[in-house]
Amino acid sequence: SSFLGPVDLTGLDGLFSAEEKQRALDVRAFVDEHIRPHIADWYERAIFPQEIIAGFGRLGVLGMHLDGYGCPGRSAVEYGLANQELEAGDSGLRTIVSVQGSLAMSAIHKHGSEDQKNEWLQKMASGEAVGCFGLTEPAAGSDPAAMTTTARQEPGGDWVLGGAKRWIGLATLADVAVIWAQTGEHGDGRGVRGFVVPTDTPGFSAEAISQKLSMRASVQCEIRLEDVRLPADAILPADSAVGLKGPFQCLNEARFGIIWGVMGAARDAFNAVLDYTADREQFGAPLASYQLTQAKLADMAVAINRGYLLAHQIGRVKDADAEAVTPAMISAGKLDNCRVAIEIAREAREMLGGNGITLEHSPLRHANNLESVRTYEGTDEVHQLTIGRTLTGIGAFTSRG
Ligand code: TGC
Repeated sequence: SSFLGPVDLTGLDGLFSAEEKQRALDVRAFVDEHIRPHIADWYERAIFPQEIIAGFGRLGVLGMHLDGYGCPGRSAVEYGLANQELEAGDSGLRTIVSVQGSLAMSAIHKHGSEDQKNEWLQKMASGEAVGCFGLTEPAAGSDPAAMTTTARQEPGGDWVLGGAKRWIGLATLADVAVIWAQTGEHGDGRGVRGFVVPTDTPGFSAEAISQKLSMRASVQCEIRLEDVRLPADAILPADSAVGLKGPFQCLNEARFGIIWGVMGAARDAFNAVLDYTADREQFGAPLASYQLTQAKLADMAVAINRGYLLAHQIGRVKDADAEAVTPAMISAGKLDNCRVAIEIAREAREMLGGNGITLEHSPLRHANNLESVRTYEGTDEVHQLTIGRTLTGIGAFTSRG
């Protein structure tokens, strides 16, 4: 039998080593013990269980695929498998791991100074310190080059940051924020630089966004930066972080995790409906005995297998040579696996009938969460246009080309 359960029609189990599968099963055991029994209640009451961050630290999934500085140093495939197990629990809790590890920690790991790495990474890997990543703004979502947050350097060397960020996971709980701002160095997106901002710096404030219909068990926030004064060495100094390619390299890591994560949500929705249709009788027979049910189950299972194969392919390429992972490759995985996962979660809800609208069953919760996952880290359109630019050589993001 496959570690992925009945959905594994194509020998997916054989693609992974015993060690990789064991790590995934360790994460699943954590999800079964610490997330599944509580998630409906957290989701209903919009509670983010803050103590889970330390649990994730002990589990070794924070900055899981980063090396050195107290980070676990696991492979991309192991990181991907961990994401799909976490997201089988809840996308909102998987996103915490992405924000901390793929965004905040990876920004410091890729672009930070030795001092910044030594100060933050070990504490963040253990969950002792929490990080967030401020790129998106109220008026700059798909187009981060339009950001208006500024960083001005004073003659003495200090930086002064001003502006606002929105949709920032973990910001109200964070000890440190990686904030991207226009320095005006080159004009357009090339003047964007990153700053490591301790959140107790005067002028930094964050407020959680309320009334969400998605990701209710996690926290996304608005950040305000009012004359936030930082020392000269708060900037991420690496050449790799000059311009928007700095944050975009971090988004690649988060998007990679999402390619895997959403297949976990899809698998969980599929399992829920497979069990339900076996038990639920209508017109004198289990729903599973009807051809229309089986046709839907078959299409869902085939789509999930395709999604895992795509995630696995990109994961193996990344482990063989991280440089070989192109933006178009990441976009192909993020685009397709998100839209497949949300279709499966919605179909599963429909197959549960009226019972599918409560939190007793996972599919509608997954579908609602996936509304966010499909939109953040690049909408369908951003990924289609990234692939379109690769295929044609013509950028079509704006009407100006
Ligand atoms: P463009 O001219 O394409 O690129 C600017 C520079 O960046 C380089 N680059 C990349 N580098 C690495 N990986 C990628 N995927 C890259 N894409 C582009 C590019 O080579 C160039 O480098 P250089 O050396 O020439 O300066 O930039 P553009 O402004 O035309 O952007 C195009 C577009 C639409 C693809 C990009 O803006 C985009 O991906 N938009 C979507 C933004 C997005 O995903 N936002 C989500 C942010 S996550 C967040 O803030 C909070 S959500 C998580 C949470 O906290 O809960």
